[in-house]
Amino acid sequence: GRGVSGAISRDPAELQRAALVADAVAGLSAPRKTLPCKWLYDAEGARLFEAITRLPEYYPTRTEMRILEESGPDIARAVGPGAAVVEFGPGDGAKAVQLLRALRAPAAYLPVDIAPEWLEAAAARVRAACPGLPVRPVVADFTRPFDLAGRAEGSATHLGFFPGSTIGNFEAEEAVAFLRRARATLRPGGRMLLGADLVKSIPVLQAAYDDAAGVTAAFDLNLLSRLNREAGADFDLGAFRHEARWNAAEERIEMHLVSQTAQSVRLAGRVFRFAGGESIHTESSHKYRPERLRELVRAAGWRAEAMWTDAEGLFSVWLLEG
Ligand code: AVI
Repeated sequence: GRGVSGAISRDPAELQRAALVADAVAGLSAPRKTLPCKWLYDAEGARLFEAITRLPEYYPTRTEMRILEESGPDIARAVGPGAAVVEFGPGDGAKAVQLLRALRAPAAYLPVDIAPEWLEAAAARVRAACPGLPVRPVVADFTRPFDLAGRAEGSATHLGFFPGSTIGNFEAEEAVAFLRRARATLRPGGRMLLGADLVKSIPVLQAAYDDAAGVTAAFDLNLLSRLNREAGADFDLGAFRHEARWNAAEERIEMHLVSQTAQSVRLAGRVFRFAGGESIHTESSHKYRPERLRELVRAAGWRAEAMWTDAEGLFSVWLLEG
């Protein structure tokens, strides 16, 4: 926007709002309406996502924690001593604590996130749990190239940490591009611990993304509330319904907001028309077969060195090298 001086505003909140509006206009103008899933995470969305991770139906978070716990000694042996852990999107830092406690003599913890307030929460938790460990937050957008700018210990090798199957929210090309950039950031001799959700029975997936308490539905619909709040849209929240759809060809669960009637929505001075039953695709969560994940990491220049899973084979944690 323009301030009183007529200069283009560089206020980060204003730039963010402009990007949200631009993405919404582009996504809602497409023949198959879509909105980028990164916009699900405003303060309310982050709170709802935390609630999702504690739902009985949402198996990924607790299963990955259990793998880190049960295979911790094995992971520590494979990683070796003295690694500086670089976590991409640390959340509340709980998984980092689990990992850092298992590793032998970790050299430092470097959480990387675009939101300074989230970084602080993760840093505080790790400082409290791992006294004496150097903790150096890095404010950066890890979906773009960045470097660690001398934050790591001189001699330490970097261990990237990307848990939660957030990799699954990327399209395959984006996932490869992210992994390739991470490899450049972590160089030389860098490795990476990557969490990836596995292909499994459709009812289990369906329940995980459309829970009985309606928390995932609220998380999805919050995107429309956000557009009403921040983009001056007039979505009628009662006129859209959350749906979780398994896309068999792409092996991914998709979140959709389905218009319950024929209706028009105004946003940024435009009118967007919906047919009854037409949806906005708000997120994809890709599920991997081990073979497919191996190919994906190979395309990014990594090699899968080891893989750990839980007894039911729900989730996987990979050590990448190269
Ligand atoms: C953050 N990400 C890995 C979650 C997932 O499972 O794809 C986001 C989520 N969407 C609905 N529930 C959880």
